Amino acid sequence: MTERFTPTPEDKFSFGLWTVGWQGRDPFGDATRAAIDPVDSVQRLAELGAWGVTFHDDDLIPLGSSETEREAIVKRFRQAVDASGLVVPMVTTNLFTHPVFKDGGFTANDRDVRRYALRKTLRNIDLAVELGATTFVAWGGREGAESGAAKDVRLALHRMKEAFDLLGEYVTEQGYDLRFAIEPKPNEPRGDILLPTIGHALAFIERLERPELVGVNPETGHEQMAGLNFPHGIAQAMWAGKLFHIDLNGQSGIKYDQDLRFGAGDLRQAFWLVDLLESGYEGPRHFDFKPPRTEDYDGVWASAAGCMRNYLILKERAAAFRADPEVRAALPPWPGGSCSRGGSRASPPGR
Ligand code: XLS
Ligand code: MN
Ligand code: MN
Repeated sequence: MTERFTPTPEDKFSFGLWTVGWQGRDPFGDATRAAIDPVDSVQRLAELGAWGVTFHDDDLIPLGSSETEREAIVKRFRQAVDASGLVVPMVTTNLFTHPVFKDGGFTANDRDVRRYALRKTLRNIDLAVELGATTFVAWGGREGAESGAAKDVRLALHRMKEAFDLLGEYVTEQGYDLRFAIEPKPNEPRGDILLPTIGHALAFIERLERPELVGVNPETGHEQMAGLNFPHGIAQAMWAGKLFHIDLNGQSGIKYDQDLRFGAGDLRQAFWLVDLLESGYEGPRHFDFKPPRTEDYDGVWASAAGCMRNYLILKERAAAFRADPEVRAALPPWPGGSCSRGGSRASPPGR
């Protein structure tokens, strides 16, 4: 690896435990790799030059753990994180794996499930804050349906609003420095998922009691699954001041959620995305990818390193593009000044 593409913590690269820890299970095949101890992942990610590590509650603490087990797991993880120099910028809740969530969490038709989903999330918020996270991601993977009559969408959105209003009230009452980031996805694992795109999520957020606490966590591949231009969606989220977090990966067009390493799939969109992010987004560059199930452990770490390397290569290319005299002469200067091109709430041309 050449030195100029070697990541450092200043690059703010982060990875979910579930990414490098993915065992290769898919709807048609069993695991191809054994589980990785989260503490090993923390150490390896730090060695590779990452800055942060993120997780779903269940990635770290197996569901059904006793109080004592939970405390021991969290303590050991915390020690590993501190020793590695990594930070925990974001935490999220698993409201999709356990069969109880087969019809969703916040929008499940069963009231007991909705209450349990909220309880699980509130508990995880406490843990997130304890570990220093300032962003809490909410991907509603099971909030959807396969058949037309299975879910009353207006009622489901009402319930989703109630959930986010309650969560917002909770963090406000507790005085937590924590904001929520909704992650849109059009489908998979449900036939249709609620809040399928960045635009749907942005419109939903404006209806909440505390919209200032809620933004989006768009994922590259998810918008591309809907055939949308990802950099355009990200630009709108930035323009609205709502890009609280981002999941970077790769996707080849409209198909299942591939979660390829960043830069794979649509390289052009990846270039314009990096160009855009470098113009005004200061949050984590979080990779939500899956090392191919054909890879062994060396391949897991090589593909994680590949995500960061590809980002850095594109960052260099984007800077070269912007510095090119012909490009500078051809493009009008951004009206908000050099540092706010694409930044949050930058004024549109002509104002
Ligand atoms: C799945 C999502 C998921 C979220 C976190 O498609 O990308 O991994 O990022 O729950
Ligand atoms: Mn994905
Ligand atoms: Mn994601």
